[in-house]
Amino acid sequence: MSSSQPPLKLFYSPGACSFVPHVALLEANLNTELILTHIGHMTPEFISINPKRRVPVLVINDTEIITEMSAVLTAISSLSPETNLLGRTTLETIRSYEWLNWLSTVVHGQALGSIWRPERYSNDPAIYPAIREKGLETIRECYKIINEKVAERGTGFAVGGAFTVVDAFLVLLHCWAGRLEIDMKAEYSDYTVYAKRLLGRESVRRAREVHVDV
Ligand SMILES: N[C@@H](CCC(=O)N[C@@H](CS)C(=O)NCC(=O)O)C(=O)O
Repeated sequence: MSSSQPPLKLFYSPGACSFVPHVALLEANLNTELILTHIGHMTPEFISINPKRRVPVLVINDTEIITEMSAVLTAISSLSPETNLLGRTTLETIRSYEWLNWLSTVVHGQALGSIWRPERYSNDPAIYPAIREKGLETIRECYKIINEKVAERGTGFAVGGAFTVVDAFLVLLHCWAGRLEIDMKAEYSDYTVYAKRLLGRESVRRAREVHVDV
């Protein structure tokens, strides 16, 4: 643990994407207070901290409130530059952001949002099944791309030859497939081998103990 680190709080929810910064904090060995927040039962205190009503939220020094996955992960990475959580070179950092933007917006927001939160896309419940169906089609396309990229890289990591926060996000997305009844092993075997290996990593194991539904 860094003795000079500022006080940190991570608002998290079991099974949620806050798993990703939690893994990053563990990788960086940053001492963090974890604050449980229940999706669907967010407290007025939490909503005042993040009116967008989403986890993750990272609070630094009790003053800086950081929301949005890429920003939260950048903050964690900058608190532990020696851990290289966004890559070792400028190009690797660029690749990390290329991944993070796509994972946050298309894969998480659009594809999974359509499946699990169709009400975000229409006020008409009659078309929710169609929105979900399209989301499932999109997530399969995304898993195919991830599978190909992971196979092409062949290092066991998404960026360069070492662990980055992108790996934490990709492990989460592989775990979430269990809720979609997609046979990941049969359909996306390279992604599955990659994810299973990362599941044995200490930070991932420890974060899963807290984010129990991941
Ligand atoms: N754009 C946000 C999205 C975060 C997000 O969707 N978080 C989910 C958990 S995985 C959430 O808090 N959902 C609350 C809800 O849907 O009510 C980010 O990238 O951080």
